Amino acid sequence: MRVALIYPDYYHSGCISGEPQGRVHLGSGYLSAVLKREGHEVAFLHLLEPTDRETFLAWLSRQDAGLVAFSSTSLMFPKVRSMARWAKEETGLPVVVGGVHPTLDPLGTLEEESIDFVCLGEGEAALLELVEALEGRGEVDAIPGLMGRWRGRDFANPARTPLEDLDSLPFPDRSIFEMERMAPDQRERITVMASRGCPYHCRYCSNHAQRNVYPDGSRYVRFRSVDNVLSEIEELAEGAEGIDHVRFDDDILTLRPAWFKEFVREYPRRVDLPFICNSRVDLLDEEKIAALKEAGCKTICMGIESGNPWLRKNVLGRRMSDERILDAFRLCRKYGIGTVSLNMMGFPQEDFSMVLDTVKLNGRAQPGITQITVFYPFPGTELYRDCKEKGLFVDEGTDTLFTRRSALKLDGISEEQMELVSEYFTALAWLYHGIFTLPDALSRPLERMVDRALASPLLPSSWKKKACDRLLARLPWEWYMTTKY
Ligand code: B12
Ligand code: SF4
Repeated sequence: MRVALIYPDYYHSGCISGEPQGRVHLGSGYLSAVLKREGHEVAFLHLLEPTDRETFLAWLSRQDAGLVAFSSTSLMFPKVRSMARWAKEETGLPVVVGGVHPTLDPLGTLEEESIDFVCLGEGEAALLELVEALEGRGEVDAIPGLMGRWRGRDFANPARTPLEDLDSLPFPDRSIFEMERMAPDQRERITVMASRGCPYHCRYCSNHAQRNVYPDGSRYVRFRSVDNVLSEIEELAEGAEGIDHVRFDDDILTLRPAWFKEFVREYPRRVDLPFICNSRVDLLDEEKIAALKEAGCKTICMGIESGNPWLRKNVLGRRMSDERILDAFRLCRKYGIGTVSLNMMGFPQEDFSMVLDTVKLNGRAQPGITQITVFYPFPGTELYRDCKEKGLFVDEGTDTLFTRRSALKLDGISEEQMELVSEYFTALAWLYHGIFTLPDALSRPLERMVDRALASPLLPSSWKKKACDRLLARLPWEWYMTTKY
């Protein structure tokens, strides 16, 4: 069978960095590889900008597909819903949706009547079995991990146990990605994942919710063998032009000590490219950072998320001290590893002074790149439940992430404050950094003065922006975009 696999990979509000959008999505790559290995065909629509009904249906009608399959995160779902409707109305083909969103909100996804099936969790086996059952080899409504409607009846099968041996999967199919149409950094990198899952319980992150979907959540976190990962990179690096680094998309590459030890030993023996990875500050000590540097790590992305210790612990569920955070960034600097800090604002119970705590902690940590987005509660997470219970939603279901607006009713932060911090986050972090280098007697009153000026509703927003523009113009180059990620 030929499967039309669709992945909407753009944001309403433009790209994170203003570059063309579109990135390698390994989830689609794995699904395609497994289907092709079993002799099926895949027509991949990697949407890098909005489409309309006519264009979408013209593409679909050319594919001669037997199944329309969408991959969806929560922010993508409104786009997927529209396309699913168009596909159903026009072709009547069966429609399946997989990915994080249907995994966490299967019933909400199935409320859209044009969607016949949703896949819970990992989709390689379920999608293959669905294709085969639609061809008459198997029962659609008996497929583990699939829910939906079949021959007029609703059915719901629990998620299947996560695949234990990730090495048994083929390498992701990269032939489906048109690199020349995608974000420029994609042409310079090899994107890989060595693991699946994360054992932590940050209350805003979908990992705890995804883990709970599986019958045995204890098997949720898995690593491929180091040899399998490096073989994939070697295969991709051989003869490739213009590639200058490897990007590990894993949630935490440094999670498992024994795996990590083997990885940092073998990587430089087999791969001659620097790499970028994600980690947690509390999983990085001096020994690990030194080993990462030695292995070729050039950048580490780490979540600070909030600079307010109370909010971080009680609302976000992240048990790590300011000192631990600062230490990780300091050690990366010491060993010459670039850093990216990931931050959010607009949490329930957060006020503007807490937002400023995030700015200040970034000022102290001095990351190579700072990123801040407005918090969006994803279905299935504990923070989503909190927001629902407290009636905080005003704008559920929209792509608010890079628009600097919030989906929530926030009493402690105004829209103007959110916009100011989003726009000038790095410049403000640099300002506080400068203040903190002064002697205490000067630094304390100056800090309070800046806090008050930024928070004051009496000072017009245009003045604050003008002052921040001046700051931005003086920002030393090493405070922005000196790190690639
Ligand atoms: C790489 C990545 C990105 C890249 C995007 C690359 C791209 N082209 O999409 C970048 C950096 C741009 C990015 C941005 C963001 N991301 Co992101 N990202 C990821 C990451 C790390 C890897 C994705 C991946 O390839 N996974 C590996 C594959 C194997 O898993 P998978 O994609 O889920 O696919 C499997 C199953 O879901 C299922 N499946 C998927 N599709 C389909 C389709 C069918 C038909 C079937 C049957 C099955 C199926 O089968 C697949 C194979 O097993 C994930 C975390 C993660 N570990 O997955 C977060 C993740 C997807 N991102 C997330 C978030 C929150 C964001 C941001 C909002 C972050 C921010 N604050 O800026 C933005 C906006 C994204 C958006 N528009 O939705 C969340 C999404 C939560 C949610 N409920 O939607 C995740 C899950 C992280 C997390 N733990 O919370 N991200
Ligand atoms: S450590 Fe990162 S990936 Fe893991 S649960 Fe927390 S936010 Fe999610």
